[in-house]
Amino acid sequence: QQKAEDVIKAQCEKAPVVAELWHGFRGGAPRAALENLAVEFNKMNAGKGCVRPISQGGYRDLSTKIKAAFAAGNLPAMAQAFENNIALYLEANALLPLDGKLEHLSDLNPFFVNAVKFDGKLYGLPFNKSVQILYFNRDLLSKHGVDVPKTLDDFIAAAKKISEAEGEPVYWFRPDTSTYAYWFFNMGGSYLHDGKVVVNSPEGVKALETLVQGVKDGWAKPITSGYINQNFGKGVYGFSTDSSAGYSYYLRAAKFDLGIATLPGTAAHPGYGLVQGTNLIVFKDVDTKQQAVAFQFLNFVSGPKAQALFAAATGYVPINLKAVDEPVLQDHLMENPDFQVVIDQANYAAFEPAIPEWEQIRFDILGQAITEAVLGKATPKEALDKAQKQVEDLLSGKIR
Ligand code: FGO
Repeated sequence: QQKAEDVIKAQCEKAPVVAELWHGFRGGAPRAALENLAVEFNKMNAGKGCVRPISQGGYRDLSTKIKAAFAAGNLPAMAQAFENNIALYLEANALLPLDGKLEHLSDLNPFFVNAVKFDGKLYGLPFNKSVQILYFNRDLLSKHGVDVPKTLDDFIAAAKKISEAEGEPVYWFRPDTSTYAYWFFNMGGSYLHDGKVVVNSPEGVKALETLVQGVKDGWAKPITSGYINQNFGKGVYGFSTDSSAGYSYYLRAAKFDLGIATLPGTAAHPGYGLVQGTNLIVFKDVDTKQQAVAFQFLNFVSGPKAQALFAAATGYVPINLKAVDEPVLQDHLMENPDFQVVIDQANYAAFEPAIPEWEQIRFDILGQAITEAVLGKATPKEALDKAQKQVEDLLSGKIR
């Protein structure tokens, strides 16, 4: 069987119009599922135009390359973008509004659609949107007679109990802004206070202290290199709070019975998970023929069938609310009832701020502070106070 990438190359060589789609998938199921959608679209659209997905590395490489393309004038027709990336690209007036162009709009999950509206206009198609979920080692929980935790307190107690018995920490986490967001949101934190970005709120300090204390108390293990699924086998894994888009990777890497559940929250409802993954955007400054192909592609990938296939293959949330009625997703749910968790968790999810500077803040400022505190180089309060100062300097234009 030919590689999807080669099939696409051949399809595009014959096409009168080629619309590039720059993305941040390095490989695995997400990239394969995207390429499969492009192959299908290009077949349907043969003789008219084709879409060529091009991997730009990871998500941050992607936004770096897009910013460079603004200057170089070689933008693709389409790209993936986080909500904050959209806010940044809008400062350069680089995006085409999608209002009136999306035929499935009324079937799309409004929670994700609202997040790509800026000044009342729609600038993205939610495409590969994920939510954090609880991953766990079912074998290990059974061994210790521990139930899947429902509340934050249950969660910490379960992690402590199993870690003590095993003699090593079983809650694995990447000391980054994504993991931190889970604890922060569920301790009542929010980043925006009267329009001001606040990263050193009492809830923020408490969330970071919980992780730091978890490491000291021996129930939480920072994973400082690679994804959690890439570290399986290096110690006893019990739990993680991670993107649903990791599901295919986790399943493939786990040598144990992998379970997923909605996040621990309160007795009344699941915890809130961070929304990640991206939207598809269309650039303004490209050939209108390419833009026309791009709009057709957006309509193809947001249809119920395409969303059902994409979600089942990856663990991304089906964005089209009718996807669950599709036979592919029905069959997938019969074979793997756990997938319902992803759909349920999408009702308990929260975004980071969609401000142009957020990507820089989440990685270079807040992410740094979280790593420093977890590695014991600063106390949580010191690290977050320093981060707050950096955020203020950045937003007031003192640093870039
Ligand atoms: C990733 C990143 C952002 C922003 C969040 C932002 C930029 C986070 C987090 C930093 O599509 P998601 O849910 O999941 C990714 C998907 C495709 O690569 O699969 C996940 N994956 C991949 C390989 C693997 O072995 N295991 C695995 O789980 C992968 O995480 O996006 C989540 C991870 C991060 O990239 O380190 O979104 N993120 N907000 N990135 N640039 N800007 O504002």
